[in-house]
Amino acid sequence: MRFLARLLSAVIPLSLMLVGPSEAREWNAIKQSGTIIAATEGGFQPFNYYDGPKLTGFEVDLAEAIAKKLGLKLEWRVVPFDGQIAALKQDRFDFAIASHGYTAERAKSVDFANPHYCTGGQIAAHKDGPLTVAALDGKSVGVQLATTYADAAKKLKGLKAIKTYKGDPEAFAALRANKVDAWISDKFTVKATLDKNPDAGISAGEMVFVERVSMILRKNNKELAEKLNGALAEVMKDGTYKALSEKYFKEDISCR
Ligand code: LYS
Repeated sequence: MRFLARLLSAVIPLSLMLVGPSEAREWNAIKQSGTIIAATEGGFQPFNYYDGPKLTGFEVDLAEAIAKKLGLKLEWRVVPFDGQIAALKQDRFDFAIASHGYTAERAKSVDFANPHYCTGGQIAAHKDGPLTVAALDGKSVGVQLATTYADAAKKLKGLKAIKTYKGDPEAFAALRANKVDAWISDKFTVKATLDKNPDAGISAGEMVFVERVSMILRKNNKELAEKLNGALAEVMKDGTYKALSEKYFKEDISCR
């Protein structure tokens, strides 16, 4: 009996630690704590990425501005993109700002805030490679796992293969190394990547689809959704959004 009690007292706290604390909280709990917890990927330039040890990017700065409007400190969780929706459903953070495009499939399990930018998926390939949808016939495409680029690739007819990668840096590296004929990613990420790698001999090609990108949060967390949308509207109105957009893209990328 005593052995069993000792065993249980050793095992229970350990299992609680493994599960981790519940952190997708109601607005009142967030406000009381003074800190909001946001997740991002940290591998998607120029939206959320590392500059040396520093997490930065348009979405990182935008979330900081939103938290400031809400009078809260912001704490980051860096989570792989393909695990974020599951982690949100497990209450590991309050919201994610990681370039989630709206899809009906995702909307079954999480809520979307109002869009913070509009964009689209674009083909990139070697200069003499398949730069249009038509030219992709019989070719292989590299995409990041669990993204709308992967969804778009699945809809293309006649592809030889779709190869999935953990992140866009890996998909781009595969294209550079000729492991795939083309890469589909966000048009701004393609531009930032090509600007940083001018000698790679890779060009941006045709757009494949367009999408609206939003923060995601736990389903039916209504007051938090209102607060995030309200703060986003405020930073859009007071010029903060425009300044950040100009800084990273030299244009205003809001949905208009
Ligand atoms: N916008 C794409 C999507 O919604 C990609 C987001 C993040 C990619 N690192 O799936």
